[in-house]
Parts: sequence; structure tokens; C-alpha cells
Amino acid sequence: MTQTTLPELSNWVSEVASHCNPDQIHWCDGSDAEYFSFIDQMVTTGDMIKLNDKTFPGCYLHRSDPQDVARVEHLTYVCTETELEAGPNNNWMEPSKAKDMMNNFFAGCMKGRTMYVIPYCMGPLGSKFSRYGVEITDSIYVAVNMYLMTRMGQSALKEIESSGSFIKGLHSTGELDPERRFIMHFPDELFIMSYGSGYGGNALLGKKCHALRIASHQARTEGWLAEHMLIVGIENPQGEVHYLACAFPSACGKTNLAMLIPPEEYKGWKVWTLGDDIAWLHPDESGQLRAINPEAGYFGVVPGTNLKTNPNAFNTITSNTIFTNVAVTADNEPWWEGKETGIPITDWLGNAFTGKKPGAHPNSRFTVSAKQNPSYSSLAEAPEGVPISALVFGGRRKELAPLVYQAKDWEHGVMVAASVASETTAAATGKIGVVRRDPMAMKPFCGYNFGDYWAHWLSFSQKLSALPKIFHVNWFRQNASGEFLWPGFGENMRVLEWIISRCKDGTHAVETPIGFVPGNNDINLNGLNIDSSRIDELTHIDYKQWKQEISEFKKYLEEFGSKTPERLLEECDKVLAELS
Ligand code: GTP
Ligand code: SPV
Ligand code: MN
Repeated sequence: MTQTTLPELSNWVSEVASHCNPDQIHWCDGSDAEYFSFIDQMVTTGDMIKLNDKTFPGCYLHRSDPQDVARVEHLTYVCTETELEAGPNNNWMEPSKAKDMMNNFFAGCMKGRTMYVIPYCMGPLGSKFSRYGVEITDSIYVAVNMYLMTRMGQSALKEIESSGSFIKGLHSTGELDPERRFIMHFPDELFIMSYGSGYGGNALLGKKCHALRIASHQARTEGWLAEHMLIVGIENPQGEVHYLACAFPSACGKTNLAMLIPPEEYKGWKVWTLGDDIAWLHPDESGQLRAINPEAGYFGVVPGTNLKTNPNAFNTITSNTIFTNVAVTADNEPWWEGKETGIPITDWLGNAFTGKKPGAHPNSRFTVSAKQNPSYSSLAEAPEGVPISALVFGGRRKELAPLVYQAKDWEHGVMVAASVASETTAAATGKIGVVRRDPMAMKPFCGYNFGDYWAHWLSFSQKLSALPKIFHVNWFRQNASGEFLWPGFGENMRVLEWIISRCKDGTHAVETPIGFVPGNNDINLNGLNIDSSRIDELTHIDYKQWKQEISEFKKYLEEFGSKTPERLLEECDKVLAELS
């Protein structure tokens, strides 16, 4: 058993053990041998099902409790001293009340179970931007997922011992009772308590809880940004690489864009993946914004992944992958809607597949090491991160939002980012397809008052010497019969090319009240069976609808009272005046 020389850590582990009363304590060393012994144990208990070893070597299926398949935003709290600090964007509970309630849940909850102690590092080991945490959990599924998603075990523990600082995360699956399920954050104490769920974002505490909610809080006081963003490098035929960081809400295309393969017409272009979900952005000494990905793996949406939509992802997940809540074929291969090969016989619940209900859960996920991705960037582990040329925001909107537009300047860009709204998806429990405001795609993840967050974003005009350009995209605009107007996926490269050209030399665009949009010859449509008039339709700005949109957005901003930066309201007024 690994022990630690850090008293703060050993004392905390002892305290938790005496409160939760586990049968055993296992300190994770992060070795491959440990990973495979955990997997073997889960296969024995039925927690994991080994998939076809010839076609999907090293792949396993885990079935969640059917009531525990997505993030639970209504049960997720930020427990700051005052409610105002958490803001109207978060659920809030008084910290001591929240802790009392959680401590009650945790009392004796690990009896008969093993308690796993998981030291982990978010970010490349040894990078000055990386941060450490220790998750204590009674879920072996969490332990194997943390192995793939973070740098965990002995190497992280060494860093924690030499730096002396780490975030504490306490997790138990409890009884998986939705009535006894809460995800609590205590940013002032760098502490997370999560009880009653075994699902990804609720249970893998390094991800949304640490790397976004707690980290955003730290980033605010320390002058950086923790964002729900992919990081991607676009290499042109001349060998120049431009790095973009893009924020889209959950299940709105980050993993797909991060792993994009350019269309055939783009000879000599390459796309490199650095991250698919979270970016930590720091200004460097010269005032350039740089990004690192705190994660080491992908916890990605399975449905819709195939050799046409996302060949890199498809090839990445044919080995050494944990599938959660997918269907299975007669050949014991994983199956999901949109896979396009194979016939399911068993659905995600383990029942016979009838075709009446989805085979895979719409929020079924793959967990896989980022190193398996054929487009994994050679700079993905660079301790100093990569320089960011553009920040791209987007949402899933049937109407209104054009394919792409560019903000006029930084302040307008912050307003555009704050105005992101998107149809809800299966990534969180609740209604699907309802448009809701999701500023910077951070509605579920910002660990403090959005008003302060927007002010923090605005302050970067002072912190950076070269400000990244800000864009908004929408891959999901539909026609009257509900078909997507834009082919999306690899073809999004065409929009990225326009974005990069705008950053470099300001290639042609049309100015509108909401920002710059491409003219109908500005997006390369070679090889696409699409008429240039489609670009007109995709970039059409309906003034009446937009006036209503911005007025509603302004009302939303005003909900944050005195916290709302005046500057954002002024930006709304400017756009409204131009729309009149
Ligand atoms: P999280 O992991 O929840 O943060 O999601 P994400 O933002 O990484 O989304 P992801 O790339 O996994 O895509 C979610 C769903 O949207 C999948 O079913 C994709 O097939 C679909 N999708 C992604 N990109 C596009 C696109 O360009 N066009 C269309 N029509 N669908 C897309
Ligand atoms: C998301 O919902 O944005 C995800 C999956 O990336 S989870 O880890 O559950 O947050
Ligand atoms: Mn996400």
C-alpha cells in the first residue's frame, strides 16, 4: 500500500476512512498492472463486460444504473460564504449546512466497500500551469476512468508531496438514490463532495468539478481562465499552425471539431487535437494567450460517431476503450445509433433490442486515452501550452444564429460569448431541445457569479497584448423541414479556414449589426454539393428576430443586478441601435 509523506493528505485520508468506514483502503499507484487488475475485478463482479477481443481489443462495456446516466445540474451546488458570490447562475447552499447534510450521507457509506485514494494531476506533469487533486472514492469504475482521463497515481502523488497543495474531492456512489444525490463545491476550501451518482461529470471529480468549477474560481483571483473549450491546431499546406480554443455547450460538437479530418479538397491541411472539453488559458509574459488541456483522455458522446462523421474518434475507440451505456451486437461488439454497421441484440439496459427504444443511451460515452487519437498533437503535453489565435463560441440553434460571425472587437466579443444560447441535450438530466442561455458554454460549470465572470473576461483586454479574435458558429441551423442546412463535421474545416484567414489578413467579410459574416463567395465550397446561395441562407441576419434576441439577452444580463458589467449592456445597446 502506498503511503504519503504529506501530513495534510494522510490526516485527511484517515479522517475520511474513520467517517466512511470502508473495509479496505487502496492507494492508487496509476500503473497499467493496477488498471488491468481493477478491470479484471469488475469483469468478475459483472460491472464490466468484455467486448469482442478481435475487433475491439481491450474494450469493455459498463452499464450505469438507469437513473444515473447524465449530469444533474439541479443537484449541483456552489457553496460560497454568500449567495451573491455563487450568483443566480448556480444553486447555492450555506457551506456548513451543505457539509452537515453531506457528512450525514457519507457516515458509514463505505462499509463493505474499498476506498480508493486517487492522487491526480490536471495538466502535463511538471507544467507550472498544472494543478493537483486527490479524489477519494468507493467506485472502482471511477478509478479506472480517472486512470484514462488524468495523470494519476505515484507520479502525481510525488508532485503533490513536493508542492504541498491539492484539491480534495470526496465521492461515494452511495445508494444511487436520486433523492440522496448532491454534487457540492466549496471553492474557499478547495473541497468537493459528491454523493449518490457514479456518472462521469458527477463522479470523475477532476473533470467538471475541479477543472472547471473550482478552477474557474482560482483563475479569477489569479488572472487566468478555466473554460469549457476544445483546443485544436490547424496546419496549412505551408506548415503554419493556428491554434483555436472553442466553447460549445455539452453535446454540441467539441470532440468532433477537435478531431476533425479536413475534406478531400484540403490537400496539405492537417488538424491536430490538443483537447476536446476543457482549456486552461493563461496570458504569458509577452501578453500572448496560451492554452493547456488539463485532461489526458476523452469522455466523449458515442452516438453519431462513425467513419464519415468522425473517423479519428471512430478509430480511437476500437481499442482500449471503456464504453458506458451502449448496446451490444450478436458478435459482442459495441453498438450505437449512427454507428452504421452491425445489428444490436441487447440495448444499453441489457434488455433485448426491439428497435422501439434507442439501443444506446443518447448520452452514452466512451472513455479513452488521448494518446490513441491519430491526430494527437505533438504539443498536447507542452508545459507552456500553445498560443491561441481565435476563440470560437457556438450553440445548437435551429434558427437565428448564422453559420459563423466575427465579433467587432474584444468587448463586443465578450458580449457575443456571453450571449451563447443553445438547445439542451442529453448530457444533463431534464428536458431536451429547449433553448436556454449558456454564456461561454459555462452555465453548468462556472464556479462563481456570472457577473464577476464577465468582468473577468473583459479585463483580458488589459492583460493581453495581442487579443485573440472572437467568433460565433452554429453548425445546427435547420430548414423548414428540419434538415440541417450545413453538412457539418469535416466540412466545418471550410468555416475554420475563413476564421483563420480573418485572423491573419482580414480576408473578405460583410459587416452587419451583429458582426462580420462571410459573403457568399467567402467560404470555399469546392467539392461540396451546395449552392453559394445556401451561404446566403446560412448567414442571413433577420433584423426583427435579432432585435428580440438582443433585447431578451439584455434582460438576462440585468438579472445579475449590480454584478452585470455596464460595458456589456452598452454593447447590447450599440447592436440594438444598429438593428433599428
Ligand atoms: P460534451 O462531451 O458533452 O461536452 O460534448 P461535445 O461538445 O464534445 O459534443 P460532440 O462532439 O460529442 O458532439 C455531440 C453530438 O453532436 C454528436 O452526436 C455528434 O454527432 C453531433 N455533432 C457534432 N458536430 C456536428 C456537426 O458539425 N453537425 C451536426 N449536425 N452534428 C454534429
Ligand atoms: C459534458 O456534459 O459537458 C461532458 C460530459 O463533457 S461530463 O463529464 O459528464 O460533464
Ligand atoms: Mn463537456
